[in-house]
Amino acid sequence: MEDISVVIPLYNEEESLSELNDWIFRVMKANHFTFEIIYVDDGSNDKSWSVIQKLAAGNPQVKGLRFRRNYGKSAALNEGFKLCNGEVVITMDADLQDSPDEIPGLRKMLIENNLDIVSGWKKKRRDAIFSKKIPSKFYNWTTRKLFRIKLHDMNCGLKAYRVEVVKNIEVYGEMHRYIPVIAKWAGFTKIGEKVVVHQKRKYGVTKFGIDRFIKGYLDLFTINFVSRFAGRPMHFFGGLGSLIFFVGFIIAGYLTYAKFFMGVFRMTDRPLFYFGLLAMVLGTQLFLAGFIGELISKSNRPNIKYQIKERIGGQDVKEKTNPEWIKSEK
Ligand SMILES: Nc1nc2c(ncn2[C@@H]2O[C@H](COP(=O)(O)OP(=O)(O)O)[C@@H](O)[C@H]2O)c(=O)[nH]1
Ligand SMILES: [Mg+2]
Repeated sequence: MEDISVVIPLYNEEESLSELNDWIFRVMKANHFTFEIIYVDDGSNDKSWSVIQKLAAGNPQVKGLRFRRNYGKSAALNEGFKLCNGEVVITMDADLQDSPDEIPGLRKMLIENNLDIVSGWKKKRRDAIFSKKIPSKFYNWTTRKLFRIKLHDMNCGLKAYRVEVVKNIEVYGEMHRYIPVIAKWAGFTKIGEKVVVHQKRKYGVTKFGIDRFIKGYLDLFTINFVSRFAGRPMHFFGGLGSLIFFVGFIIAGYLTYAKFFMGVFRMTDRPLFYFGLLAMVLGTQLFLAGFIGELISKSNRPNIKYQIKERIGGQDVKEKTNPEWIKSEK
C-alpha cells in the first residue's frame, strides 16, 4: 500500500502534464513518500493521452485511465478512485493551478487530526472575478447554508481523503462540486479545510464556462431533493398534492353550497371557480407523480448502498437454499 495516491482528472491538458508530473515526483521524493499518480483522461482530443503514455514509460508509479469519450469530471474522479491503492488519496487539477507543494501539508493535517477529508481553500483565487470568484462565493454560501458544511471552497479540486472515503462514495453527474456533501451523507463527517495557494492558468483554457452556473445550480437542488426524498417520493409529492387538492375541494364545496343555498348561479364567472378546478387537477397530478415515484424507487431499492463501517463476523448471504428437512417433508 502506497502512502499517497494522486488522482488527476483531465480534459485537454497536453501542455501542463509533464511539468505537473515532474513537480509531483519532486515533492514525493523530497518527502520520501511512496506514491502513485492516476491520470484519468476524459476523452481528450489533444495529445494528453500520448503524453501520459510517455510519462508512464519506465515509471510504474504513473497509471492512467482513458475514457472513450468525455463523461465529465465526476465520472473521471469516480473511476480514478476505484484504482487507488494509497492510504491517502489526493485529488488535484491537471492545469497547474493547484500546487503539488501542498500535498505533504494536506496529508499531515488529515492524519494528525484524524479527519476523513481535508478540502483545499483557494483563499487568494487567481481567476476571473466576474465569471469565477463572485459566483463561487455565492455557491459556497448557499451550499454552506443548505447542507451545514463549513467550507469556504467546496469545489476546490485539491483535496485529501482517507482512502476509505473514496472507496465508499459514488460521484456522478456533475456532483464533483459537492463531494464533501456526498461524503457527509455517507457518514464521513470529519471534514477539515486548509488554505492552499492557487495559480493562474499557465496553459490552455478553462473547461468550465457559463453553463456551469446553470448545471451547478440545478445540481444543488437535485442533491438537496434527492438527499431528502429519494427513498420516499410520496412524502413530497403526495403531501403537496393532497394539500393542493384539499384546497381545491374546499373551494368547490363552497361554490356548490353558494349555488344551491345562496342563489349564486353563474359560478363560471368567478375566478375562484377556475382556481378550485385547477387546484384539484394539479393536486391529483402531483399525487400520481408521487405514486409513480414510489414505484420507481421501490424497483430500484437494491441499488441503494448502505454504509457499513465495520463488521464483526457475519457476512451477507446472497443465496439461500432450503434446509434438507423441507425437501424430505413431502
Ligand atoms: N475528467 C474531466 N476533467 C475535466 C473536464 N473538464 C475539466 N476537467 C479538469 O478539471 C480541472 C479543472 O478544470 P478547469 O478548466 O481548470 O476549471 P477552472 O479551474 O474552474 O477554470 C482540470 O484539471 C481540467 O482538465 C472534463 O470534462 N472531464
Ligand atoms: Mg483550472
